[in-house]
Parts: sequence; C-alpha cells; structure tokens
Amino acid sequence: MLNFMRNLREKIARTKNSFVGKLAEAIRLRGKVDEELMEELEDILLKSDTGVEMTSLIIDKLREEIKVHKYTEAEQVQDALQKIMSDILLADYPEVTDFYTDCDARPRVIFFLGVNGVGKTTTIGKVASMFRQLGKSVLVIAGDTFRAAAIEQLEIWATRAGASIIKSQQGSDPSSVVYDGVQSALNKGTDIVLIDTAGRQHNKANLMAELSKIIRTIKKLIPDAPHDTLLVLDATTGQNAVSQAKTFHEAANLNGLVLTKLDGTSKGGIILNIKHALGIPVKLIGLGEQIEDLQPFDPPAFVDAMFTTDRHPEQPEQA
Ligand SMILES: Nc1nc2c(ncn2[C@@H]2O[C@H](COP(=O)(O)OP(=O)(O)OP(=O)(O)O)[C@@H](O)[C@H]2O)c(=O)[nH]1
Ligand SMILES: [Mg+2]
Repeated sequence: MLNFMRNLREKIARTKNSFVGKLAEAIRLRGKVDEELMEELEDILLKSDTGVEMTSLIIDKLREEIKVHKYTEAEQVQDALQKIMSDILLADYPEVTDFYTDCDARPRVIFFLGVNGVGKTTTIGKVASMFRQLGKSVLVIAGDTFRAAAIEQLEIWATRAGASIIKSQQGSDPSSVVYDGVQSALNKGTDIVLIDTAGRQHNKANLMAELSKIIRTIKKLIPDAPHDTLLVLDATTGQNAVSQAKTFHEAANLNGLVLTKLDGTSKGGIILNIKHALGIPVKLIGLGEQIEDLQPFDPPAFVDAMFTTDRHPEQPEQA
C-alpha cells in the first residue's frame, strides 16, 4: 500500500507541481485576496484542463467561502481551494470499488475502445497482468485487425502478462475474431476476457457502427456481456477527451473510463471534471509505459497524492 501511494505521488508529480503548485504560488505571491487573484486562479484552472463549467463552479464556491469566513490570509485561501477541489472529487465517487474484484461474472468480458494511440493495447497488457497476479485465467482477443502490427503488439503484452490470445489475420472482420474468442473462453471456463479494438476517430460513423456490431456479437454468446465497456482516454488531450467520450457513449454505452498518461501531463485538471461532465466514472488510471503502471482510480488516495504538501520536505541527498 505504501509503495502504491508513493508510486502515485511520484507519477503525478508533474500535475501536482504545475497545476496545484501554480495555484498555491499565485495565492502566495499575490499576498492579498482580491479580484485579480480570483482571475488568476480561474486562468490556471482553465489552462490545466479543468473545463469551463467546473472552473466557474470552483471559483464561485471559493468566493463564497472567502466571503462567509472572511478569509484574508493566503494560507486560508489555499486550504479552502484545496478542500473545494477534493470535495468535488470525493462527492463524485461516493464509494470506492475495487475494479479487479467488483464483478463476479465468469467469464467477465471487458471491452476496450478509444481513439488512436490513447493506450488501449498497453492498458490491456497491464490489466491482464494484474488479473494474472490475482490468480485469474485471462484471454485477450485481438480485435484490432486493422492496424499493421497491432496483433503482434498485443501478443507481446499477452506473453508478458501470462495471458492467452485469440487472433486472426490482419484485415479480417473484428466481430468474427471476437465471437471466436468469447466462444473459446466459454468452452475453457476462462475467468477474464479482454477485448482490444482498433483505434477509431469518434466522428467516423461507420467505425462507431462497427463497435455496436462487435457488442451485439458478444451478446449473442453472453447476453449480459460486455460486463465492462471502458473508454480509454489520453489525459494529455484535455477537454477534447470529454467530447470524444460523448460520441463513444452513444455507440457503446460505456460504464467506465481509463485515463492514461497521467504521468505525462502537467495539467491533470480533467480528472476533476470528467465524471461531473459525463456521469461515467474513471475506473483505472495509467501512470506510465511499464506493466505495473496502472492503478484502480482511488479518489481518496488521489486527493491525498495531489494535495498533501510535504511541510517538511526531506533534504536532498548529498552528492
Ligand atoms: N506515459 C505513458 N504512456 C502510455 C500510457 N499508456 C500508454 N502509453 C503509451 O502510449 C502509446 C500508445 O499506446 P497503445 O497501447 O499502443 O495505444 P492504442 O490505443 O492501443 O493505440 P492504437 O491501437 O494505435 O489505437 C505507447 O507508446 C504506450 O507506451 C501511460 O499511462 N503513460
Ligand atoms: Mg492498440
């Protein structure tokens, strides 16, 4: 658990320093609570991908707190702002469920989708590895029959994770390999099925229809599957991710999000906004390219990692 927390803290350091750090710095440097400070904070929130509506919500709440409590000290404003942001996150996730154990279906079918390059295949490799560590049998299905080398890439991850793979030829119909894969999992009594899909732009109607077709195919074999339909979003794309999600949701009825590359952004405000904007929870967060760089999204732990300031930072080691 300690490692898990330390890892999270290190991995989101860019967001913490840049986004949360900038807010704190603005408050400290201005030294007084005035309209200019409010505008500066608003600007930082917007530039950190917090979204227009969420930013106004935060700023309005902060103004109110300042008025009610007659805050004049930088530290009071800083604490109030952090509390507002963490309350938003905690209210959006009233209970923390464990993604890896919160579904008893067997096989549990998890369907991954998203635009090109967001981290679908990598996430599948990481999720496969986690389930294997929990002692589950895992089958990955190479539903990306479009991109050259996609099948090989998934195969490498499957081998690394200790999962089996069902694949077909590049260019073949993704629905048919998905059908074969789910059938095979049913025959073998596999615990977990992870389905990879080709990256697709959300404004291409035919590609979105293909997703619906794959889902119908899965349902022919298991009516209540997929048990999870996860949209993978790249955190570095900011608020654009919200509009992507809306279209994917219409085509595939999402029940969760994976927010990848949180290690690669210095903004990170999207995490405050996305559940609020879409009503779909973030279930997993990607924190790097390695197999262990994925965590279930745990809002209290995240709030802690994002907002707790080391009041007594360790001295840098002597060279
Ligand atoms: N830093 C960082 N990189 C990531 C993360 N997740 C994925 N990546 C990288 O993002 C790149 C794309 O990852 P893929 O898993 O191939 O993405 P994809 O969505 O399957 O891509 P397509 O199949 O082409 O649509 C790779 O270089 C990954 O290593 C993450 O959480 N952090
Ligand atoms: Mg892929």
